[in-house]
Amino acid sequence: MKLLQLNDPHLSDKAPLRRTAIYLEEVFAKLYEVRDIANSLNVDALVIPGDLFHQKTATRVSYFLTMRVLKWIADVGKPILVLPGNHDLTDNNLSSLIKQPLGMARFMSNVIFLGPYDTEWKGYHFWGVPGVMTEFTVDKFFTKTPWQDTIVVAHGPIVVDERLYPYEVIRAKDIAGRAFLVLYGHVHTSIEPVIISRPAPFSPTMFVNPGAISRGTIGVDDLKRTPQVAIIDIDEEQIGDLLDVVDADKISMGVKVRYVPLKTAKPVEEVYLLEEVQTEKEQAQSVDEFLSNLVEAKVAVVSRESLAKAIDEASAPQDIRDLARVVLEETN
Ligand SMILES: [Mn+2]
Repeated sequence: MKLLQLNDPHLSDKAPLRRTAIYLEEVFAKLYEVRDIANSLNVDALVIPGDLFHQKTATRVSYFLTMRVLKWIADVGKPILVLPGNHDLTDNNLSSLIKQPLGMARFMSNVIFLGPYDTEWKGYHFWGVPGVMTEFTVDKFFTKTPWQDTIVVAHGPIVVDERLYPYEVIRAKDIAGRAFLVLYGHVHTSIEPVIISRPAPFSPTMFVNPGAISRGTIGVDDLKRTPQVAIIDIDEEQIGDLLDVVDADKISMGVKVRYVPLKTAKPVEEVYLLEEVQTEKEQAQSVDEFLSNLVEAKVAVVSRESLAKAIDEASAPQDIRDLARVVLEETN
């Protein structure tokens, strides 16, 4: 089986802050390039681990944009396995999907929605971790399907390193071992495909994140990285043979991953308002400090609304509070 993984398109009628007006057209150009790659490499399906749309509120997405996305889905033709990301939902709530622009994709015959349940497709069991689910544990969701047939598609904040983060994350090592493959997004910076093992009786798990195909507002990384997609080649027989082998080199013979850079991605001068990016870099540090103070203050952050309220009440200069609110709205 061959999959194409396409992360975080963040489609939006309005260009994100500090992006030039070509934003939407650039993302669609990349989406059509992805379709062409899918056809030329003859993949079986596309996998989108969330944030197809950028605006979390349905009324902020035009009918025109929603219809254009449905048209792209039809033009792709191949099966598309879609997981809702936090930007595809209102308040990170999966039950909002039915009324969201992404929810309209259920009328397309080639779309298969993934979620915290077992989706069987082509002999594999796909489990989805939608939105930002830091309470996610492997035991909650998928203890029943066999490792060699199980693929997790996740949006939530998975990290493969050991660093400390000022927000809750899902550690790769905590969820490794139940599935041979974890395809994830949300974090817009790519990682090299990495195999992470837990001690027996668990088997190793390969984690893949090619990075967002869109370049949004926040990350300084966005200036350096090339938008790309992942081609994942799964050799069913080799995987089956490797059940008891806990050897990174050997499992990589069963799953081959390569990243394909997108040629339609424009140079940074054309996509960013670079003068504003410079100002942002200078302000970023104080915003970081401000936000981590909020976290340390143990504000009961249960929703965007309560965080927005906490920002309003915080004792920081007005311009920092304004920027923090923008960050809250734009951040992934
Ligand atoms: Mn996201």
